[in-house]
Amino acid sequence: MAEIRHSVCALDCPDACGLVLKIEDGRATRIQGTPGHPVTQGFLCGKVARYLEREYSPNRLTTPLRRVGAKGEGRFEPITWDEALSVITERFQAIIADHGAEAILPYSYGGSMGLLQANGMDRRFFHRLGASRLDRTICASAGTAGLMATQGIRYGIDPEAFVHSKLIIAWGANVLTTNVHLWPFIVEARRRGAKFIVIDPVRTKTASLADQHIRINPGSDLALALGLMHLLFANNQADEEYLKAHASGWTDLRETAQAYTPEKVSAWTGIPAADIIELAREYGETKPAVIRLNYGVQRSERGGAAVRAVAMLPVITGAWRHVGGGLQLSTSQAFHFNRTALEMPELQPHPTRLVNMSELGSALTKLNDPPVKALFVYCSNPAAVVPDQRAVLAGLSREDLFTVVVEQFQTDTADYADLVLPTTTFLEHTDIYGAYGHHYVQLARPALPPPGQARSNVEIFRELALRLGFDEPAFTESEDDMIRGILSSGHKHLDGITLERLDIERSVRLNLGEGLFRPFADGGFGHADGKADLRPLDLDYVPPIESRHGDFALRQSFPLELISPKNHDSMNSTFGNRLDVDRQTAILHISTADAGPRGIASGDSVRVFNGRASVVLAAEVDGVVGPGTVSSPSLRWPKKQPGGLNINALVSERLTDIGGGATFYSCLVQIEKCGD
Ligand SMILES: Nc1nc2c(c(=O)[nH]1)N[C@H]1C(S)=C(S)[C@@H](COP(=O)(O)OP(=O)(O)OC[C@H]3O[C@@H](n4cnc5c(=O)[nH]c(N)nc54)[C@H](O)[C@@H]3O)O[C@H]1N2
Ligand SMILES: Nc1nc2c(c(=O)[nH]1)N[C@H]1C(S)=C(S)[C@@H](COP(=O)(O)OP(=O)(O)OC[C@H]3O[C@@H](n4cnc5c(=O)[nH]c(N)nc54)[C@H](O)[C@@H]3O)O[C@H]1N2
Ligand code: SF4
Ligand SMILES: [Mo]
Repeated sequence: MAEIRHSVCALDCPDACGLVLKIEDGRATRIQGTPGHPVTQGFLCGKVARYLEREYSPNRLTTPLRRVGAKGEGRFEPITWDEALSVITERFQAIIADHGAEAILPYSYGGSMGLLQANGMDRRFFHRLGASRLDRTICASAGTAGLMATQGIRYGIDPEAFVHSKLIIAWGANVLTTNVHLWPFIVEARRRGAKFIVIDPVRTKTASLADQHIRINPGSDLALALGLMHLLFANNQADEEYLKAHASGWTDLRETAQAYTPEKVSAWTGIPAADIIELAREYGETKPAVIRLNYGVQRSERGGAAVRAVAMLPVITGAWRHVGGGLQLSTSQAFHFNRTALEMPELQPHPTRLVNMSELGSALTKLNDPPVKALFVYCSNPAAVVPDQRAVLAGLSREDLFTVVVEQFQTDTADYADLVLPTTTFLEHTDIYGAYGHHYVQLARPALPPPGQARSNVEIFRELALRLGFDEPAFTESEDDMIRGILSSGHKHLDGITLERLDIERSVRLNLGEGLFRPFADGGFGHADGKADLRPLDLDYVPPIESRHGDFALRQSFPLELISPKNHDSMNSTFGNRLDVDRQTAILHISTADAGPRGIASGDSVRVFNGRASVVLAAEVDGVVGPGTVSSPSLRWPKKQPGGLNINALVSERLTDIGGGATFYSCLVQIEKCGD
């Protein structure tokens, strides 16, 4: 008899889909999106439609492993959990005795969006241990800082509201690839007459299906936003009533923006002046108008300021007033979970050292007082995803570094571990989920048994805490108690949302009032004065150092801007073990203008290099990028790449202007055809 079980997709994706599994003879035989879920709408993206392949892969890790080969070589032998946990306990105690607990560094990011697995027992454990804390900057921190600077709170409109829009601008947002559940709402809006514009250096799947693709030079969005402001004010399309009531600093901004004439902005962005004028006219005229801003814009040197400026646009036009107007970057803060109850920062013996995860290479090779002597990795694959990969790998190779990796698969990072611990997938453990692209809280109970001896992060950290003698109640709390804590913030958005209710309904909409969420229709921004902050401080456009208008000497040697946006069929490095994904992430898109003079044709091997490294990829000479830009869908497993380095060996450790983020999309390179 077939049985139906429910779950939630835990991948790092704004859509946070509800899932339905069909179970036959104890095995899942089908995975589907939850029908009737207002955002999932019964369908899944291609990668998770194939998730059962991963779930039941013969390559899943099923027992703890101890390294027997050299670091990075990938030779291991099975050991018992008891041995593995004893080794960790002893090594941690010795490191603490010799160097202090801050010599231990946890390292985690987006493997799971589940609050228990990714922000729960792990945080409590490392806080109590007194370990260094990790500043989780690798994905969104510049955009977060930019959005906060303008709005004072990270609210955005509902995906369901997009159907009411008449103009939708996907700005650095590859909707079809990274946010596919927004797509049906865009399709419906267009059926009702909306225009859909994409602003992206790459002709993505989304851009190729848009009414208009505006190709922008990487890292120049701040200039475009300022140029649009200039025109909106000059054409009297600013909503002065809204600005007077709900914004501060806008008269100074109006003055600053005057310098950004269409001609000047055109030179920086590569967008014809006439198109800039037309875009401003349409954005100023059309109501409701919404901007779907995603994180592509903020992975560059001025990315924080760019997000700040883009977030000012719907304030200037008063687009927030209308249903279907405003902006969506992230909806995450609307959940108002009780993070303190979950993470328990008060368990720290003193405020401990904060280490920026985007600078892992430096942390492992340069940091002192104390040096990092133990690295504990879970929910992340730093050997593949972090900038300045050669420094990261040099650090991971250190004989005196004790590395533990909790994984589902034998990643590059796992190859460098002293101990590898097998862990569960989201289908196998309990967790609670918010979202960054919608407003539904969801609960998932284990739908499938873990393979072999795999254990969840929560179980692993609970056991380690016991072994280290931590006797606070924090470490014996059940998963259900942790969830009750998360829901206990007392914020009105969570009123009436209980564990019991989630167990029955599985997905519950936040209490956002009647109808669609209109966060700033009547002002109410997150700053103390309730206003949006439009002061133009530090807002002037300066091109990124690593860009076509950047450092002169650098661009003489390395004249092409490399970006490495998300691959359609993968999730960062998560599906890097798949052959089809491996092929897709081995590609470099090159324009005809750049390929021709170098004698490069599609299918050729090209060497992509700069002062940091050299990587060989397969050329695709097509219209995907414009002259001066090359693009490689990310992210390949480095060990699949000849030379053992992926694209992140080319990326610098330089941080964004605000938020301490990584600058993956500010990277200058040169390319040449490989010799026969
Ligand atoms: N299929 C798939 N889905 C994913 C992921 C994945 O790896 N694969 N990753 C997940 C994660 S971790 C995240 S954070 C989200 C990210 O979701 P997105 O932010 O949508 O993804 P990105 O590909 O980083 O960037 C979006 C677009 O910005 C463009 N871009 C790059 N530089 C610039 C620029 O300077 N200006 C402008 N205007 N555009 C620019 C890129 O070409 C890309 O098309 O996606 C999530 N979903
Ligand atoms: N060049 C370039 N580099 C990038 C990006 C880019 O666009 N270009 N994007 C950046 C961005 S936006 C992000 S978010 C980062 C992502 O970087 P990471 O967060 O490291 O993401 P993944 O590569 O998906 O690796 C997640 C790992 O967690 C494991 N995992 C999954 N679930 C669990 C679990 O429950 N427990 C444990 N212990 N492990 C689990 C998976 O098997 C997988 O190996 O990469 C960044 N790096
Ligand atoms: S990755 Fe995103 S779109 Fe795909 S199933 Fe998960 S939440 Fe849904
Ligand atoms: Mo991300």
